[in-house]
This record gives sequence, structure tokens and C-alpha cells, in this order.
Amino acid sequence: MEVKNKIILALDVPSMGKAMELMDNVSDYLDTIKIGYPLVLAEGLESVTRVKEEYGCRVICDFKVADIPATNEKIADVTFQAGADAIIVHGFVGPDSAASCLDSANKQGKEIFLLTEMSHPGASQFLQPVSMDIARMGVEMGISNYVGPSTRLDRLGKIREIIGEDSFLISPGVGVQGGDPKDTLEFADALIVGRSIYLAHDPVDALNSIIDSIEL
Ligand code: OMP
Repeated sequence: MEVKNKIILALDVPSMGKAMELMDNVSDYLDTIKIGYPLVLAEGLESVTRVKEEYGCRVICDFKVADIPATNEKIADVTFQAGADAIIVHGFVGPDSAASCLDSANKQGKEIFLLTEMSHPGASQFLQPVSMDIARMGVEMGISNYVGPSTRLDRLGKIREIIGEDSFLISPGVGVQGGDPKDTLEFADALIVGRSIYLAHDPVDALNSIIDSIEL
């Protein structure tokens, strides 16, 4: 997978109007967009279909799927049917739950991203003790794509070691959460960036300064 400018926009805005306004400004610089609960709960899964149709970009649905296998499969199926190219799936629920999403993806020619360790401070309490095991589980299952934190680069580096150079690793937490774009790309293939872009007075400027900082 190649991500244009190594940046995935987290389109965590509250309405389709705001999503379109932002996308009209930044879509030339991006080919991969992450859509999660904020937009889908406000506007429905149709928001995924519309963003894909209007901008022709790759859409990763961030539903952090974490249910029993039968329910996970239904969630993945309906998400892919709406046009999503990939879905983010929690690893802590275990291999059978993740496998149901992987099977759904494989059937429809789509992909899953396995979430290992999260980027926020609270992740250190329950998730951190098992996050490397989650990455190992992903490798055993043949999963190719992972999410790991830019806020703890030592941990991101360990995740990269476990999943290997051929896996694709995307990393949220740069900017507002404190991670550094360039340092994160030592281990990750692409960054997930939300508020630093969509809350900026000038989102194009903000995006360009992240791109510049990566290239320095
Ligand atoms: P900003 O902090 O605004 O740049 O947004 C980060 C985006 O990445 C949000 O959509 C989060 O929901 C998401 N995210 C994390 O911040 N941390 C994680 O550990 C995992 C994710 C994710 O799965 O995308």
C-alpha cells in the first residue's frame, strides 16, 4: 500500500457539510481518508460511500471492531458493502473475533488493520501489557496491516520489529496528542492526523507544514 504524502486524514468532523468543505480543500494532497464514529453516527454509513464517490480516495473505516465473531462479521460486511476499503479491528478481543473481520475482508477483496497498542495515556493500563502479544497474534494470523501509537516510539519500534518490514503500519497520535511526524515515520509507513488539520485556521497550510516537516 502507498499512501500519498504518508498522511491519512482522520475525518472526525460532525457533519457531511463540514467533511465536504474540508475535503474540497485538502483532497489534492491526500489519497487515503479515515472515517470513524463521529461522522458515521452523525450522517450514516452513506458518508463513507459519498466521500469515496466524490473524491475517489481510499477509505479506512475506523470502527475499532471489538465484538464476538458473529457480530464482527456483520459489522465488517456492511462496512465493506458501503464502499470502505479497509476497517480497523481491535486485537484484544482475540483471534476468532479478528478472524471474522479478516474473512469478511478477504471475501470482498478488502483489508483489515489490526489495532495493537492505542496512543492515549489510558492505554498503558490495560492494553499496553498485551499489545505486543496482539501484534504477534496478527503475524500468526497472516494480517498485513497494523495501527500503533506515535506517542510511544519505543513501543512503536517494538511493534515494527514484531510485524516485520513487509507489514504496513499506520500511526495516530502526532500533533495534538504529542507525537512527532518525522520521528514516527522511522517506524510507521503513514501517519493518521485529525485535529492538527481539521481544527487549523487554514487546513491546507497545516497539512503542508506537516508534509514539509516530514521531508526535512
Ligand atoms: P487526532 O489526535 O485528532 O490527530 O486524531 C487521531 C485519530 O486517530 C482519531 O480518529 C482517533 O480516533 C484515532 N486513533 C488514535 O488517536 N489512537 C489510537 O490508538 C487509534 C486510533 C485509530 O485507530 O485510528
